[in-house]
Amino acid sequence: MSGMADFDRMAADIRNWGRWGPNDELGALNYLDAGEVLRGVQHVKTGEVFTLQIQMGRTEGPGDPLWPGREGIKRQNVMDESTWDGDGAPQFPGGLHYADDTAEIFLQGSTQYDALGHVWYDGKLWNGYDARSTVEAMDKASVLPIAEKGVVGRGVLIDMARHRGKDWLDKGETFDHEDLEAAAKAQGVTIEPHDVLCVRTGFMKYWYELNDKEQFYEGFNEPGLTYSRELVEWFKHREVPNLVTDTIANEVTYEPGSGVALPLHCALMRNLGVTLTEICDLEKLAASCAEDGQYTFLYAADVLFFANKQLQNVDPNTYNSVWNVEKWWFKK
Ligand code: UVW
Repeated sequence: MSGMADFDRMAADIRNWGRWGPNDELGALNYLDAGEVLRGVQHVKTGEVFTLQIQMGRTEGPGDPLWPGREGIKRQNVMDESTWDGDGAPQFPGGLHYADDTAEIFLQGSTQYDALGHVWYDGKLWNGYDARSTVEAMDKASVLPIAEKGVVGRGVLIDMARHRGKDWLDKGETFDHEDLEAAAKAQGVTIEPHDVLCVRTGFMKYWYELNDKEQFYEGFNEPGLTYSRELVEWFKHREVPNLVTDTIANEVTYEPGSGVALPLHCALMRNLGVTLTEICDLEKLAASCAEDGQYTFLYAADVLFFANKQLQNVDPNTYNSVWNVEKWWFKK
C-alpha cells in the first residue's frame, strides 16, 4: 500500500454507504436502537458511574493532550466580583452578582465525538456526500444528528495495555482485531455485535505521568489499531457502532507498512460509518473492571448540541453495576 489511492482500492468494497438510506447521517450508530439500550442496562450491576471525559483546560502539568497543530482552550472570566469594583456593572434588584466566562476552544481539543464527516478522501464523505458540503459549515454528517440521537448501549472494555502487561503501549505499537479477541478472551468477556468498543492503551496515563510535552510529541506516533482488510471486515461483521479510546486519534498514527496517516479514520468512519470517540480517560473504569472482573457496562454519551458543525466535546459515562438504573442520566 503506497498511498490513499491504493488504500481506496483495497477497501472500496467494504462500505456501508446506502445501508441506512441515501440521507443517512448516523452510520453505524443506527445499530443502537431501544433494544440495545435495554441490553446495556442489563450490565449495570453496582451503580458505579465513571466519567470518561478528561478534564478540560488544565493549566498544571502538561496541560491538555492535543493533536499536533491544535491549540489548547483559552478561557477568560468576563464577569466576576471585580466587575462590581467600578461603575457600569449591571445592577439587579436585591443586589445579585454573578460570574461568567468564555472559552475559545478547538472542539477537537478534548474528549470528543468525531462527526462522521470529519475525515474524508477522494472528495467524498460518509455515505458518499460531497466533501464540498464541509465548506464553512458541515451540511452533511455533522455532529448534530449524533447529538439528536444520543449514544447509549452496551459497552465493553478491552484493556490492551493490561493484557500486554504494560502501564501503556509504546509509541507506534499496534494491535489488531485478533489481539482484541485474544484480550477479550483473557478478560473472560465476549465482544458482541453492536457493543460500544472501548479500548485502553494507557496513552493518556502516559501523557499525564510523563508530564513532558516535548518528549510526548517527539516522533509523534500514537499506539493503536492498525489497518488491514481483515480488520475492517471484522468491524463490519461485528457491526461496531462506536470505537472509544484513550488516544488522540483512536489508531496508530502511521500505518507501519505504507506510512499512510490515519487510514482507519477513512476505512471505519468514512466507509463504514463507525463513530470515533477520542481522548477518553479510561483509567478508573479499567481499574474497576480489573478489580471485579466485569468488563461490560451501560455506556451513555451526551454530545454537544451544535448546529451543523464539526465534532464536539462530550461527556461519555459508563455505568457498571444493577439496581440503581434509575440513577443514570442522559442529557442531550
Ligand atoms: C484528526 O482530525 C487528524 O484527528 P482526530 O480525529 O483525532 O481529531
